[in-house]
Order: sequence, then C-alpha cells, then structure tokens
Amino acid sequence: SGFYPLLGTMQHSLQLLWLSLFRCLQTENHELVRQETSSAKTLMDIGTRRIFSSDHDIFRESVRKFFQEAVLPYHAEWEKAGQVSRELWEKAGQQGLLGVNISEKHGGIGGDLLSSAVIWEEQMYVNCTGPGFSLHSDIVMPYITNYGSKDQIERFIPEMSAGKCIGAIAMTEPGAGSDLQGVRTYAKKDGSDWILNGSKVFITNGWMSDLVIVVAVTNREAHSPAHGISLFLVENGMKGFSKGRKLEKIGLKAQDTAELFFEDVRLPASALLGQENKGFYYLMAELPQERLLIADMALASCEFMFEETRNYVKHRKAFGKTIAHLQTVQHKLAELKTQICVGRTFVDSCLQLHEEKRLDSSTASMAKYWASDLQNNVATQCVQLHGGWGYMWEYPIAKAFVDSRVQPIYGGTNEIMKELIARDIVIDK
Ligand SMILES: Cc1cc2nc3c(=O)[nH]c(=O)nc-3n(C[C@H](O)[C@H](O)[C@H](O)COP(=O)(O)OP(=O)(O)OC[C@H]3O[C@@H](n4cnc5c(N)ncnc54)[C@H](O)[C@@H]3O)c2cc1C
Ligand SMILES: *[C@@H]1O[C@H](CO)[C@@H](O)[C@H](O)[C@H]1NC(C)=O
Ligand SMILES: *[C@@H]1O[C@H](CO)[C@@H](O)[C@H](O)[C@H]1NC(C)=O
Ligand SMILES: CC(=O)N[C@H]1CO[C@H](CO)[C@@H](O)[C@@H]1O
Repeated sequence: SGFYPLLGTMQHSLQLLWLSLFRCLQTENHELVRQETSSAKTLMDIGTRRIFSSDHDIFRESVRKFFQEAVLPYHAEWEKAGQVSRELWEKAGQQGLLGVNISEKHGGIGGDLLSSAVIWEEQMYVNCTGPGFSLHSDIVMPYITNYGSKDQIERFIPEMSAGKCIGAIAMTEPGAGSDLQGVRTYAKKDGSDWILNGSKVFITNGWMSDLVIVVAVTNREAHSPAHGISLFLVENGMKGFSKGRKLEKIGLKAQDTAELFFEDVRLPASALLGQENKGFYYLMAELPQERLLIADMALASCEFMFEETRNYVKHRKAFGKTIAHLQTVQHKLAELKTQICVGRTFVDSCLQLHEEKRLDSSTASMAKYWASDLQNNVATQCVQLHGGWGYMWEYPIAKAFVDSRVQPIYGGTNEIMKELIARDIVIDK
C-alpha cells in the first residue's frame, strides 16, 4: 500500500506539469491547440483542424453566412429551375468568393488554397449543390492563369472574379469520357483562325457558361492522340456555338449540366489556350487539383450528413425512447464518425501537401476515390438511420444521398483513379 500515495503524488505532479504545458501552449501559441474534428463538438465546428489558422476561421464565418443567406433560401426554387440565378454569381463575386486562390496581379483575390477549401466545405455544409463555384474558381480559372496569354488573363480573370463571366470546361463527349484520347471534336486551322466542329456532353455550368474551355483535336496525324490535342477559349454568342438542354439528372438538381454544340465555329488565333497540341499535358497537370477538390467536398458532405443524422436520431422516438438510445444505432454512429475522422485526416494532409505544391497525381487519385466512396457509404447509412423520412425529398439527407452518387463518376471515375494509383505501384523505377 506504501506505493499508492507515491504514485498518487507522481500522477498529481505529472498532471500539473501537463496542465501548465497545456496553458503555455494555449497562451503562447493558440494555433497549436486547435482541435481536430474527432474531438470537436461537431464535425463542422469553426476553429478546428490544425491546417487552418484563425484568419481562415474569420473567413469561414463570412462564407457560412453567405451560403446561409444568399444560397439556402433560394435553393429549392433553383432545383425546380435546374439552375441558380445570375444574380447569385454576381453576389458571390462582390463578396470576394470567386477566384479566391488566383493572385491579385492576375485579377483574383490572392488567397491561399486553404481559403478555397473553406468555400468548398461550406457549400457542402449547407447542402446546396447548385452553384458551380468550385469548378469555375478552382478548375477553370487556373487553366487561364497558368496557360493563358497576358491578354487572355486581363480579359477574362477580372470578369470571372466578379461573377460576370461564368466558366466551364468541356472535355467529355457522347463517345469519349474516361478515354480522353478518344475525343472527336476537331479544330481545323484556316489561315490564322481555327474552325471548331463537334459536341460535348455533361458540362457543369454549361447552360449558364459565358466562357468554355473546349478540348479539341488539332493534329489527327500525331503519333499518339495525346500529342494532338489543344485547348480553346470559346465564348457564349460565337456563331455556330449552341447549347443543348439542361440535362435532367437524378441529383445535383440546381446545377446546370448541359450539352454543347460547335458547328463550324470560327475562332481567332487568340482563342487558343497555351500552345498548340499541348492540351493533354495541361489537363494532366490540372487534374490533381480537381480530384482534391472532389475529395474535400466529399468529406465535408460526410461531415454534414453525420451531424444531420446525429441530430435526427436524438429526436426520433421509437419504443418509448429516442432511437439514439439503441445500441445498434450508437455503434453505427461510432463507426461513421471514426471513418469520417480517419478520412478527414488524410484529406487534410493532401490539402496541406497541395498547398506546398507537393501533392502528386496518384495521391490525389487516392483521396478522390476513397473519399467519394466513403461519401456514398455514409449517405446510404444515414438515409437508413432516418427510416422512411430519409427517402423523402424534403429531408436534407435525401438530397445529400442523391447528390453523392455522381462523385465516384465525374472528375475521372473511381475505376480510372485505381488505374492511376496502380500504375505507380507496379512501375519499374
Ligand atoms: C453531373 C456530371 C457533371 C460532369 N461535369 C463535367 C464537366 O464539367 N466537364 C467534363 O468534361 N465532363 C464532365 N462530366 C463527365 C464525366 O467526367 C464523365 O462522365 C466521366 O469521366 C466518365 O465518362 P463516361 O461517362 O463516358 O463513362 P465511360 O468512360 O463510358 O465509363 C463507363 C464505365 O466503364 C468504366 N471504365 C472505363 N474505362 C475503364 C478502364 N480503363 N478501366 C476500368 N474501368 C473503366 C468506368 O469507370 C465506368 O464505370 C460530368 C458528368 C456528370 C454526370
Ligand atoms: C494558390 O494555391 C497554391 C497551392 O496550390 C499556392 O502555391 C499559391 O500561392 C496560391 N495562390 C495564391 C494567390 O496565394
Ligand atoms: C464541320 O461539320 C460540318 C457538318 O457537320 C461539315 O459540313 C464541315 O465541313 C465541318 N467543318 C470542318 C472544318 O471540318
Ligand atoms: C437545400 C437543402 O436541402 N437545404 C437543407 C440543408 O440542411 C439544412 C439543415 O438541416 C436545412 O435547413 C436546409 O433546408
């Protein structure tokens, strides 16, 4: 028994030491004690995750407010219309929410990548998938700043930051999706102009787009198709450029996904983006960011669905108690929370790597495939925990469920992600 008081004293002094260390960290560098989502009160708390700073928190507050006030109240209406309003794009522009990661000298906002991530996540937290901001800001705009001429940048980037010019990117065709080298849209040289012919399908922001980056074949004789593809900036209103219907999808109801047609569209030399026949390389260089964005949005959607479901089971009664009292429900929630927190750690690590320009293509592919699969698994389980109400359109979880389904399909299917990951595994270095 003589040991115990000693042990007690030791424990006590260790505790004191720990406490003073903790206080010291708190006061001297409060950034060090940011909680990870696993210990935070909710998975969507502001002020958590060590990859972010207090500046990001302030920004997150304002972005959250924007989505709640300018997007949420109108979303049901936009779902019926199959598109959001132009006014929303301009409002987002005025608030400085478009082109956040584009440098100021190019007409962007000049924020870091993590500020863009705040916008991706907040959009999922409000479960409103209509606005195609992330594609516009973090996929389309970077092509222009990375490969565009000074004139192209000056002409389009400030307008895009203001939400007056909506961007889209058109790779997929009715006959070519996963196999981008099978693209048939053709741009033929005519003097210094180009004549563009072909059609595209499933184009996000397609119906509202003012500017579309079009992937086209420019050299049919290239020794491999990848060496004969170029990118063009095609503007709404150009003769021969027409838009098909807004496609009727099973989810993303307020998102204007469309078909685009090009019939002998005459493009000036200044419409070529970057160098002739280099398009495929530009695509390969930009796709990791697109995949990271999908992964981060997938994780954020999981976090939203989890909180929505936690809230639901704590209120839903069955057999005289709330269903949150049932052990099977508790274990299901424990599993979901664990999986989401494990996923969040990897995606946060990818965000940080990308911030340091160190995220490689196969790691981005891992994040995209794994996070979007997790999102679908979480969606299925969360609908189940809602019972029949989870199948009703007016319940947010029903919307989150249908919106999840596309994530393993676009941005490169998850099967293609596995191809890319596998290639790096078996290659002889
Ligand atoms: C809502 C929505 C928005 C989209 N937005 C855009 C956009 O803005 N711009 C754009 O360009 N595209 C967009 N897409 C298109 C999307 O990127 C393609 O649908 C996707 O790349 C798959 O191509 P696909 O539909 O032709 O399918 P396919 O390529 O025909 O694939 C069919 C099936 O075969 C599998 N498969 C194909 N090749 C392989 C292989 N080598 N190994 C194993 N399995 C394989 C696929 O994984 C898939 O399961 C969007 C699609 C949707 C649904
Ligand atoms: C945008 O993000 C990248 C990281 O991917 C970063 O290197 C770059 O500096 C950021 N741009 C601005 C304007 O901060
Ligand atoms: C474009 O397609 C049309 C028919 O669809 C054809 O008449 C025309 O010659 C094509 N233009 C070029 C440059 O190939
Ligand atoms: C568009 C939509 O379904 N929005 C809902 C998202 O979830 C929140 C929180 O439950 C609801 O208030 C929104 O109506």
